[in-house]
Amino acid sequence: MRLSRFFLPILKENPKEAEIVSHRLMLRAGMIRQQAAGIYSFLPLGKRVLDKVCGIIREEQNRSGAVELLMPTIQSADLWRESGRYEAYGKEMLRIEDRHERDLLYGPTNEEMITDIFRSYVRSYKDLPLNLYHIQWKFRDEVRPRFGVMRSREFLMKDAYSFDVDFDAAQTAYHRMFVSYLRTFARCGLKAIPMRADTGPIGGNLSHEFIILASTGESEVFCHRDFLDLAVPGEDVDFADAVSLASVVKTWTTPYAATDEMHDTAAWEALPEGERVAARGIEVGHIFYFGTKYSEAMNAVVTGPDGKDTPVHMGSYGIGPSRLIAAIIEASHDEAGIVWPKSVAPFDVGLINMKPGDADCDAACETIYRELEASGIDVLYDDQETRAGAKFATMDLIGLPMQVIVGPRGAKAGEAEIKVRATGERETIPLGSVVARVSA
Ligand code: 5CA
Repeated sequence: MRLSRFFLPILKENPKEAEIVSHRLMLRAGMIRQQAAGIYSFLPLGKRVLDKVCGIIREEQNRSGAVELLMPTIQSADLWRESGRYEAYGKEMLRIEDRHERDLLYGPTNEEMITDIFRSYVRSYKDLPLNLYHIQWKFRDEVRPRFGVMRSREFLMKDAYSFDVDFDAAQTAYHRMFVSYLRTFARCGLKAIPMRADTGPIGGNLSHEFIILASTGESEVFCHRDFLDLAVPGEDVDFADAVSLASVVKTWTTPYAATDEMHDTAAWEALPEGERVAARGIEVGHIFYFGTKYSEAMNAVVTGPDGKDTPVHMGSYGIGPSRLIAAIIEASHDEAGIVWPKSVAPFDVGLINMKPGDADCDAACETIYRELEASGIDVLYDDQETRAGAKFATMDLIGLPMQVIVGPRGAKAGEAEIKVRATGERETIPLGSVVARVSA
């Protein structure tokens, strides 16, 4: 992509409304634009990161055996009347009336709709386990939307819903998602800590939040230092092996970890002081087991092995990809801007032509640009006639993992400079080695 053809509305000034660094950097880097309180457009740079994050989520959901579908954003109030949540959900729900005076709502979550889909098609325990997920916009009329896409009113959510014949099978489904979440957040370059959590309006009694430690986090959290060094399962993890899944979950739930709502002061104070981490945290994922809460209310039953009908056991599992982007920035930035982990970077590399119009610079950059694209590397080519300082500042701000800098003197001598964004390391290499160096 040539910068001259891209749409990257960089802000020079710090936006006054942004209270935390991720919000400030997302606005400055031209990733998002607020359209109304807590409602954002994702501009091209932001959209690229969102796609990368959703790609990782999707791969890990699919690996765990979950199956993707897509439900609508608008739901019928009748479904929510069946579960009793239409009234209970309160003011966070955006209620809508259509031209026929039918009550609709903009979905804040999808337990009711997925239960309706399930009950319409599945009859037997033989069709279980089943886990269906989608990645779809949600709306919650938060009292205080703030921090940009971190706590917005309209936000993207990956929500998965599991269906099982009994508690044991449902617990394995919960473990599958638990392990899948560990892998998903690690692949996004984050250390996420599962913490026992409150279930709120979703219901049920088993729940974990996945928390990223960050000083700007909204919740107060408490955990054992051991979490900082626990190994995340590799891609060879066997999602069909209930015993090994349970053992991973045990490892990740044995040390103390709780959000402030679930905090047990006595257990916490029993830990040696040097092993306690009291911090603030960002909730990037939340998983729930709520048994038959919805299936009983909505008559979602399967015939069990004994030939009798039994309400299906369910869980739901959420990740907020839009919030996740903000959390990644909170965890990975410096004074100059964002420092993207490679896996979610909007482009792999930035190519800077220091002097467009200079024959040597143009020739060298065009060749590198072509070759990088041909080898499947996503490159943002700054071909614009702007000051050197502005070029560097923009590249640092948008945080691509690597920069290739071509100036007139270097181009004449057949050389380019490589800069690694995270470390600031620089090296000069022959033009002919750039593609190999960038792909390494
Ligand atoms: N139905 C369940 C699980 S699918 C559910 O709705 N869970 S939730 O309420 O915890 O939301 C799931 C995830 O969505 C959260 O962990 C968070 O990452 C994201 N999320 C929730 N509210 C917001 C918000 N206002 N802005 C951005 N992301 C949000």
